[in-house]
Amino acid sequence: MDLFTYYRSTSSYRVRIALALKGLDYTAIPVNLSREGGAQHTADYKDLNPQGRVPALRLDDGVIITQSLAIIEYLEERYPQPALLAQEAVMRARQRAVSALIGCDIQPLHNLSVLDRLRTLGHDEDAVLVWIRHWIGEGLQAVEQLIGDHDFCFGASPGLADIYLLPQLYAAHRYHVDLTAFARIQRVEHLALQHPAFQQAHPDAQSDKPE
Ligand SMILES: N[C@@H](CCC(=O)N[C@@H](CS)C(=O)NCC(=O)O)C(=O)O
Repeated sequence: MDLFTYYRSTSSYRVRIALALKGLDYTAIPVNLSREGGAQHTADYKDLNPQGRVPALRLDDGVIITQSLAIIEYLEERYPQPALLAQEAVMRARQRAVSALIGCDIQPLHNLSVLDRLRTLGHDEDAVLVWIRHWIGEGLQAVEQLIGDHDFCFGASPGLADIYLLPQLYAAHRYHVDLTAFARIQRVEHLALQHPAFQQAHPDAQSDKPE
């Protein structure tokens, strides 16, 4: 499998965690999203993913899957162990709710092209930062209420919600969002950062991270 990825893309980071938790081999193909790079806008990449975003997963038979959730759900169905979703339906719904909160209600609001649109509309960097911090802070405040009191978000082993939370926390640190009020979130982060799969998937461990 080939994963089209960018080291600090939170959506790519989710998929890297899922691949690492399931112990799956893949080749990382970097797509440079930086201002100088802009590789997501090239015709070649848009042939793979018409949306011009990462991640995209290319299977060995050439099939392309886009959208981190679709990729992670595909991996879960194709390689069920270790499971990223709980056995019990309500618990699965809770895992999906936290994941959707992050993936639908936080990350899209600080995605590169959305921020660039704010800049085009005349907002300066201070205003853009206030915007980013507002949405990450408000979203994580809700996540703090929704996750459990022990170990990872919903139990002893990492699952879908942890796969979404850790990349979102990476972005929170990048934009200096204050996390001190979020004790549960900090507990999960501490635990996950010691886990080999999360370490392997971390932006700092990616070959396309600039020196
Ligand atoms: N909903 C998509 C979001 C993908 C996404 O927004 N990717 C960002 C990086 S995290 C991207 O490629 N941005 C490039 C751009 O906006 O030009 C997913 O979960 O895969």
